[in-house]
Amino acid sequence: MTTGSYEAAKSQFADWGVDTEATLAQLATIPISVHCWQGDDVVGFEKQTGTSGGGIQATGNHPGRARTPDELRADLDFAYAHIPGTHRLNLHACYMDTEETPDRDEIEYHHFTSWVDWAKDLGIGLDFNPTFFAHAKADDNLTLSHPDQGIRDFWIEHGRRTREIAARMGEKLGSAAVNNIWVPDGYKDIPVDRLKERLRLEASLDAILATPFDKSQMLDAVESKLFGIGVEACTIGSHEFYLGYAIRKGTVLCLDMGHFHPTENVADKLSSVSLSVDEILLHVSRPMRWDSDHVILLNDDILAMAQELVFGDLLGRTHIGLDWFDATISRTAAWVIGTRNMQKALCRALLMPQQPLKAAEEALDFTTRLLLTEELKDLPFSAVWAEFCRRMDVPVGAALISDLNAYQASVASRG
Ligand code: RNT
Ligand code: ZN
Repeated sequence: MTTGSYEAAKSQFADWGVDTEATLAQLATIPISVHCWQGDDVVGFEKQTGTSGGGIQATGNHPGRARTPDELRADLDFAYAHIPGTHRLNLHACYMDTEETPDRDEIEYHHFTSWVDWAKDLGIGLDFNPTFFAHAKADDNLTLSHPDQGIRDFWIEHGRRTREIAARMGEKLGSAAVNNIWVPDGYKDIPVDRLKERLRLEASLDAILATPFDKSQMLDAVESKLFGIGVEACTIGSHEFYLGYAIRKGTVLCLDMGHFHPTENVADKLSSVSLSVDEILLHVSRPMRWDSDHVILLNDDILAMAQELVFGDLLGRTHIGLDWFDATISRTAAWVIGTRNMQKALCRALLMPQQPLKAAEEALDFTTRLLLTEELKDLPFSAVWAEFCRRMDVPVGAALISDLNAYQASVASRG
């Protein structure tokens, strides 16, 4: 039984020519790839390594960090049960689940089968990432572009293996796994031969990507960055580097919202890059002064991102992934709040009457365009979102808060 407020909202949107039932149906088909690393502060489950490094850092010491794959899966089960719809898990290679101690160049599919079994039971897809940080061979903040051939070869082998593992995950789950390459490579201070480094990164990527895979099983993505802590002067894998690389090699291009200058509008990039690459991967995030990876809010940046995806008809070729890690609040709440915000932004974008907005713009009637964008902010989006949650059997408001608090209390005693 629908609620009165939903029925009222439905008719209000209908007045604008918007079908809320179509919105609800479409929203249910948009998977978000939830990042495993929010659950444990990007530590992972290798037996021999320590902190993340590579210029990325989770800050905070809130109780409840998942210490084992079972704890992380339990936390994810809880999070998914509070996020409407069916989603995906974005797994990093350092989250292997095994009693063995393979080095990064020795990882195999069987080190990840528990994740695949779990995903199959839940009915979700997996995405994957090689882990080029938190390792002795990455301590110089150079991996695929390292001057030492032996170090490059080590990381090339790691990258190759992740593609094989991702392809098997995709095959087993019947849904292509996006395997996203991000390397921390860069310099704290000003280099004198940027080209040499970039040539080495390109050659290493070519070696990793040499074997073709069926796109129904695995998709290669590459992720650029502007700078990281300790890598202030130069990032080898810059935006221009990877934009060109993705176009020339036909890979997916990953745009992380924290990987640009703080005043750049990352949403504005979607339409442009969509002309040159077939598919886009997003790392939706919230940088604050730097790539700080705060939990995303339902703010203008996220709304703009969702609106570009919807108005530009890009949902069919964009993989929506998330990338933040806040250790100062409940980690499960951080997943639930942020993922729901991405969905809320998509819900709002889908509910926007595109026709009158686009018509005003085409007619150069910028007054009407502005009037519309501002008047439309008063539409009852929240009633449609609440209806979506009701149909998907997940709580909103006070019930959501009480579930999140109860779960956090249940994990707070973890050491
Ligand atoms: C780092 C990149 C990268 C990582 C994850 C853990 O700046 O954003 O995507 O956050 O691989
Ligand atoms: Zn990222």
